[in-house]
Amino acid sequence: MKRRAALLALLITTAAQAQQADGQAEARANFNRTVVLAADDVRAFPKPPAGFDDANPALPQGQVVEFGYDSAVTRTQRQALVYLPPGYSPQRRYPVLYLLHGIGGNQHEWRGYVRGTAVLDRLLAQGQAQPMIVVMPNGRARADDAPPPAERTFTPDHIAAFASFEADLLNSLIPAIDAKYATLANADHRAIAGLSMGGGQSLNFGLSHRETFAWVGGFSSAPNTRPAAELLHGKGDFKLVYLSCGNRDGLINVSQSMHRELKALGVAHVWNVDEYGHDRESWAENLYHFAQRLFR
Ligand code: FER
Repeated sequence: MKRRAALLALLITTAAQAQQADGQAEARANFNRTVVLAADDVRAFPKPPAGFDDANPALPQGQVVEFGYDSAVTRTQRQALVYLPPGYSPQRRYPVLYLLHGIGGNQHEWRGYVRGTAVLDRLLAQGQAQPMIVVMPNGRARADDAPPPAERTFTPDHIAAFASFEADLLNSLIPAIDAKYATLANADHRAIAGLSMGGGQSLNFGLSHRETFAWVGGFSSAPNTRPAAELLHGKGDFKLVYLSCGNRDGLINVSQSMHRELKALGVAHVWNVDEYGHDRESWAENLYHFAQRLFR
């Protein structure tokens, strides 16, 4: 009997440790945090017009192409999606937005789930955004970069792969894009933005690399977001820093902290708090607002 009890105790600790190690419990706790709103946690922009994120086949469509590149981080060929604006011509040169997905997604998430390319097609058709190339990478820089099964999503190695993407992006993807497409290959014409895990990546990589990105956006950024003081070297004269989150999103404390840190450091930024949770509606709407302000 004693031996059985000891075995049971051992099994229980192992299960508890496994739960800790797989990150699920911590992520659940983060999503379930109580939202505490401050007076300035309000909308910066009105809601977009109805249908702003619906595909409209009557309008010119940007062309979305698969782009393969050799990654010096993973030593594999990796895939990204590239949106070329309607009328794209190699005779002209375009600014570039790098648009990053969330923890369960891949390079298709912005186009498919969020309908981000439909948002861009409409903005461009109405002359409300500058023609731009949009690169949608897979931000999970590991040899097997497929989204893991749900119960493996928050494991330390998958989370680490989102940090490893920094070197993949800077040293492999950006040079490959600039070599293949008619880009304006400088910081003033390069933006980075993303949702959730991709929002954290965008803030981490963008705010610490002003020499590469002048335009930075984090939508519903995840707890991978690092403190502003660690990221910014000096005040950072960005063209645009844009933060958004829903006021029903348990992760909003991450964006609130970044907003307050930037304010304390004197870094001008947009802070848009809408009424959503951790939802695609918030991401589509914030892409709509962000894209209109890019490259002006
Ligand atoms: C976490 C909760 C959520 C976390 C990441 C996320 C790194 C990411 C969510 C998403 O990308 O949608 O604790 O830890």
